[in-house]
Amino acid sequence: MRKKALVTGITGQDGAYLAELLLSKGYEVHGIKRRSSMFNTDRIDHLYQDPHDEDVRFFLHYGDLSDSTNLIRIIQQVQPDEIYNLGAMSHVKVSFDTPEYTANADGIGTLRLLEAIRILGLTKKTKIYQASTSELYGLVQAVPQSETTPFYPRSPYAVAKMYAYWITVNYREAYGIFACNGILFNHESPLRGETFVTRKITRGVSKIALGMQSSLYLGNLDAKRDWGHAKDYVEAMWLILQQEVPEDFVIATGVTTTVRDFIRMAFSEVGIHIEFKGEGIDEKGFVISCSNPEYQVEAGTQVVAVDPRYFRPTEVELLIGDPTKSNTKLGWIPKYDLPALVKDMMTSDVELFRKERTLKELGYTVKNQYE
Ligand code: NDP
Ligand code: GDR
Repeated sequence: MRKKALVTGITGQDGAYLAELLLSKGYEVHGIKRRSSMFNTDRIDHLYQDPHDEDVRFFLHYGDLSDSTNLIRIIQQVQPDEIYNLGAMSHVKVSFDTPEYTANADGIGTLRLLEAIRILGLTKKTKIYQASTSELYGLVQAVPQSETTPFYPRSPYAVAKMYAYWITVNYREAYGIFACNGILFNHESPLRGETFVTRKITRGVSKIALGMQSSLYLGNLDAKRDWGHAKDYVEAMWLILQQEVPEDFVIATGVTTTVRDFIRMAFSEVGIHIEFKGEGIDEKGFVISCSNPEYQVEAGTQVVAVDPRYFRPTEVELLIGDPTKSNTKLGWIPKYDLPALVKDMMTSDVELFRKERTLKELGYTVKNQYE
């Protein structure tokens, strides 16, 4: 019998990579997607299988983490061996604008899935992975952050995820459900949402190099993050559910870098070297040299500026994970380091904007950028 997995958030960055991974392992994969007024399946279109074909292994169901009856019906129908709860309003800054919705989807949404498992009598059959986050650590208590570091959430998103973390632990202890938290540090990829800082940078730098944008406006350049590649991190999710005993794991690289240095690395991928001058909201980035003849960016041009609109009411300044437990118990070792990640994202975005530039020249309207 092939294993069945149900993935919430399948249309997101991690959902797409995880679905690919599970299909490659022979799983039947069911995903929950939200109804949208436009197609929202770009990241998984290559996995689509015509339901009329034989031996279909990829299915999508309409649903939402705010709708219990919908979740119960889907779980009853699918009878999954594994559930990966990746669905969430995942943008920290946006959670300050939509705190109640974030609590409902990210916090209570997790409870709804756990309750569905219990109500349907699947506590011995269905394992569940909860997408927990390094945002739980928030205001620095100790570094590097491990499974035993105390939490201090700093946003409505992180507070909602804190509820989800503990309700997952509680259902494991109270009902014996194989329920685990993966406390994942930031992970990025060419599929990363356009408004997260790494993708905003790789898109902006690509457009500046190609002469399609003059400057990149960002918020806190001092923030430090432990960035890995999403492809590596979905492997860890799967490994967590293959253990003998359900446990929680930190997934991280153990290396931290400032937003400022990420910007420098992205520019140098296209042969542009920059320097920062000034402090705080007056800090700016200028081109020192451009060694790639394809890109006509002159020395002295200002290409980065700070815009306080991207500051958060409360910020998480420093994240650096301790992956010792996942390295040793799961045998999880990431294949990508930060330079390889930046290269992958830059290669993909330069290619994307080359195509977009051609379309623009042919008179097509390209998408607006809301960042
Ligand atoms: P994305 O924002 O790319 O994807 C989020 C997914 O959740 C999308 O498929 C989205 O659907 C779906 N979703 C949003 N709201 C609902 C809802 N109410 N009901 C059902 N589905 C919903 O996030 P990532 O792929 O980057 O992250 C996956 C998970 O991991 C998230 O829970 C995130 O909080 C968590 N996480 C992410 C980390 C990272 O660095 N990427 C680190 C640690 C944790 P739609 O496409 O329709 O918007
Ligand atoms: P984060 O990711 O908040 O860590 O949450 P994000 O990329 O949004 O921010 C990282 C850091 O960069 C700073 N920053 C900016 N951020 C954005 N988005 N836009 C900017 O212009 C900008 N300028 C500076 C931020 O202030 C912050 O310090 C991500 C999400 O994927 C969560 O769902 C996940 O749980 C955590 O990672 C781990």
